[in-house]
Amino acid sequence: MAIERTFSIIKPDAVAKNLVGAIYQRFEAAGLKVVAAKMVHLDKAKAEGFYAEHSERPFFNALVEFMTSGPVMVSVLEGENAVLRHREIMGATNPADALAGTLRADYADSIDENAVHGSDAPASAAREIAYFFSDEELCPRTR
Ligand code: RTP
Ligand code: MG
Repeated sequence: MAIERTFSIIKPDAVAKNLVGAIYQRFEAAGLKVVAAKMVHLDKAKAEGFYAEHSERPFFNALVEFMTSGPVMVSVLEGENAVLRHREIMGATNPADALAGTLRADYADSIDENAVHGSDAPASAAREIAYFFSDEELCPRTR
């Protein structure tokens, strides 16, 4: 399995609960390396663009409102099978369905405020990374 990159967001609820370090600890313990990271407060247009695929869904406005309600940590994580690995660490979208020991089981309050985002496929990872980071902001990890 080749080294892969994925895109991660620690959402406003988890940032507000001071869980940034705890969540990065899970990623690093699982062998995912941080190759870029920054805190940003999304505006409406940036959040709408990010979740454009959900624009016709009934929860879209609430999702955008939540994602703009406070700062988030956006990161690029690198490792073997990183997209799937990261999804496993996050757990199911609805924390009620998330396996014990996953981030959403441990830290999310609801399907609307569910602590983390992770790319769902390598193609979306590439698109989402480029939506937030320039190539110069990505730091190759040689060790
Ligand atoms: P994400 O994109 O945030 O990583 O979450 P996901 O892949 O697990 O879920 P997705 O289907 O992409 O949905 C994006 C976000 O929209 C909210 N959502 N609400 N009320 C609902 O039925 C519902 N469904 C989705 C969630 O906050 C989800 O993370
Ligand atoms: Mg998704």
